[in-house]
Amino acid sequence: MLFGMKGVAGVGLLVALACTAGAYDLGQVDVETWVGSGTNTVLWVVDFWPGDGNHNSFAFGYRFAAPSITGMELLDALQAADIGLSYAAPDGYVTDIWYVRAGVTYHASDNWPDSYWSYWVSSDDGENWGYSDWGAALRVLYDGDTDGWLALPGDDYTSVPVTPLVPAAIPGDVNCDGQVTFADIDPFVLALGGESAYDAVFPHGRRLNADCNGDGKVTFADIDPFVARLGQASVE
Ligand SMILES: [Ca+2]
Ligand SMILES: [Ca+2]
Repeated sequence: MLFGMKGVAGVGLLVALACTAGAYDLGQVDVETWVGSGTNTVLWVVDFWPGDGNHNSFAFGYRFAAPSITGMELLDALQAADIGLSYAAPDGYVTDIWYVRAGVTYHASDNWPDSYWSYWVSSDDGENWGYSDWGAALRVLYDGDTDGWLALPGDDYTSVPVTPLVPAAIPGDVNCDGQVTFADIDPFVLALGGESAYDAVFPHGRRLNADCNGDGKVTFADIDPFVARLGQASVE
């Protein structure tokens, strides 16, 4: 049995729910890093925790010269690029994926039936996903295709991989959820502590959103303007 057929009962529903609103282009995807060389490009998205927004999903770009590659060759190429990614696939089925980034280790293991690494495909840069009909060794990617891996609980028939997007520039929205609320207070304090501390907690954040006086830096001088924006937001 090919990996990816375990959740076959939910396939139709999963595909039906795989559509999201609002088109974006590749430039808006928050790509961790590009590796490889060549004029053909594919995107690879890994989502370690369904339902948790963008904070545990990551996108990677791969360039290649061959006409096509398989999903397993893509995994091998990313692992070989020494960018903190690794995976295990005993018997050809992906059971573990790790990503070490900014001192944080992201990891989910296959623990069927509680969870398993589900395999997804996309032809629009990870905006809309379909459950892969093929195992990674037989899936063929061409220029412009996207592969996705999602740690999916066995009873979850609705989640799809979340493709991380570059956050909007909104002064005061330090947790980058699109609005300025009290939930931004702790992230603001974190941002004051420096880029590395902030980046470890918000890998898809925009620390400069803590720059509330518009001088291009995040300093104590942003505290009063930040509080003022919070006050505006709370009465709106
Ligand atoms: Ca916010
Ligand atoms: Ca500032």
